Amino acid sequence: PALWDKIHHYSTFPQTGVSLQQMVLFGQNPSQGTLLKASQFLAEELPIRLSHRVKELDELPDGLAEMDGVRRVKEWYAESFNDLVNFPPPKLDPKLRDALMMPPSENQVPFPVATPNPSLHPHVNESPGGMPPRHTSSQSTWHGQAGWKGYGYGEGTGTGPNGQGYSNSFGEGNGNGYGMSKLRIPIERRYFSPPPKDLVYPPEVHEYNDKFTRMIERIKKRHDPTVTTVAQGILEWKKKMGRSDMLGAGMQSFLDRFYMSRIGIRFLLGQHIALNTLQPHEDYVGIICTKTNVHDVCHEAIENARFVCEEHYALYKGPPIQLICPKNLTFPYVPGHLSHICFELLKNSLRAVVERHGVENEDNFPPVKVVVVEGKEDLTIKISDEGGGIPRSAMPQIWTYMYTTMQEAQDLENVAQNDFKAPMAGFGYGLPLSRLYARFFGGDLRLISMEGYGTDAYIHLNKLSSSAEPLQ
Ligand code: W6P
Repeated sequence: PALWDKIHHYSTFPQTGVSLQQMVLFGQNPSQGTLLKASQFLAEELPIRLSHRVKELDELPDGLAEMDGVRRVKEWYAESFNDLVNFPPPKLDPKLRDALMMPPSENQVPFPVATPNPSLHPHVNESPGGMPPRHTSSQSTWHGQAGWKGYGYGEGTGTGPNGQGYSNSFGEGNGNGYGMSKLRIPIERRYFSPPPKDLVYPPEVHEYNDKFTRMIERIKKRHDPTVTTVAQGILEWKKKMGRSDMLGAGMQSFLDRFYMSRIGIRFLLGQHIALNTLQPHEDYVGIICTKTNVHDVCHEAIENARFVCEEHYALYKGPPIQLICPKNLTFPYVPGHLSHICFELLKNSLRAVVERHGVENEDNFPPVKVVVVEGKEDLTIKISDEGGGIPRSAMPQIWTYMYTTMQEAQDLENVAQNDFKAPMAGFGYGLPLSRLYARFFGGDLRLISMEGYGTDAYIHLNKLSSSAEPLQ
């Protein structure tokens, strides 16, 4: 129907990745105008991202798309897409709108600025001065007003997913035969630089930001159960197909893409909600802590991992964990992402140590060692255990989503049915998801194992975080 056509249309536009650095520079001391621009960016970017996911979920092979869990998740994506594209744009005074570099709202056209994907619209790029790749957002637009005026508005072509570009003093239609006028300002330039400081905002701006944020909160909540619901769908499919083996490489890369996209979307949602609802804090921009203290995050993850380990194995004391980390080492990051990764890896190490040495040797567990070092580019956290290691042949399985034993599959069903269990065992998604979190801001996660001795996990984090999200 109409919704499906719209989803299809939006899915022909490429997603725009953002970097941590962009988010920090943009969201510092946000004015109502900054928050409005942030809303406008999401109003355009989220439907594009959601439409890509709906299409991918719909095109899953071998009847997987028809599994109940997969269908439900797809419906959530379509529902959120629908909420976003039908959200009424703000009615702004043309002067204010132009100062904010925003499209007019009269014609109910959301914000037609996305660049058509050249591979899907080969004829669109024929005009002179092709659009620079959207992910290479120039940092020069990030430093205050310097890049604001006199920018090269005349380059590139672009139009929105709704097929109605707008023309204003910034650009004009280029008549490339696509049947719509072209907006010449790439999305990054329109939304990622803070507005001029002296603007005065009418009350409608605040009202719009408020309503939009409430919708974003609803959407974020709607998608909370996505990971377990997709996992249920896959489990259901495996039962039907009578398979208990690993998923194929195609499925693996679909899930990597899908969950990476989810991390990105939820980062944008969480950031927006935080900017709009939390009191300003000098070390935070939204959910980004500009001075994330690695020692503190590791220390907390250690306490939590030991606690669940002790609960799970009914130990008086779990294996000791030594932390070697400068106490004052800080960098900009989302603390929640870092603690998630550390907690997950520490649990694996503790489990390996306890199972290798036996609960009866509680007093003689070899310690797990956490070493944090800051280099020029990277900040690396190494977590070493003497848990006996992993055979090299089993390494590929470590990163798969369905490397679950039947017991764990049962646990997964329990988790999905809200039957809470100590999270020690996890359900086979911990490591691949942790690697996605590490990669999200340009880092990585690697495991090196000495079979018969133990495992070293390396969390590499990009200190600068100037690279955009890895989309597609
Ligand atoms: C193991 C297996 C594993 C996975 C991830 C992190 C640490 C460890 N240790 O034995």
